[in-house]
Amino acid sequence: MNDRIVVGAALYDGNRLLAARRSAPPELAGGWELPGGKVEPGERCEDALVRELREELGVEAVPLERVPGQWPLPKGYELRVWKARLVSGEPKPLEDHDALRWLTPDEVWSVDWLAADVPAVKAALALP
Ligand code: DCM
Repeated sequence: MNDRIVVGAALYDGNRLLAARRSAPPELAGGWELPGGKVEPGERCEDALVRELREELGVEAVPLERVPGQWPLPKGYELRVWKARLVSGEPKPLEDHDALRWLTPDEVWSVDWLAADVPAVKAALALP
């Protein structure tokens, strides 16, 4: 069962990592996250990731390896992260975001990541 799982993408362009700034809901607005969202009932996590990146950013991406770990979110949800590769399209903040940034390694900690995303980004950066 993929009940209460949120998937996020560590989407890279070379060594730059994509961060998305949430515009909703009010308590999360302004916080930066790895783009993604809730897995639907019966949906595979990797399929949810592809769907969410299509809906939120207008891009086609392929999930690569899972980033080890899972991180608690409000309301009993859990965040799981995959590295992902951009296949086509230029990411745009189409839904739920009002800004995107491609962060170089020295810029990664210059944005205000949501709480769960801090350890998730650390784990993603620790992968080869
Ligand atoms: N969320 C998060 N970090 C992410 C993706 C999502 O903390 N990288 C949280 C924000 C919401 C919940 O997961 O509380 C569901 O996300 P969404 O509204 O995008 O489906």
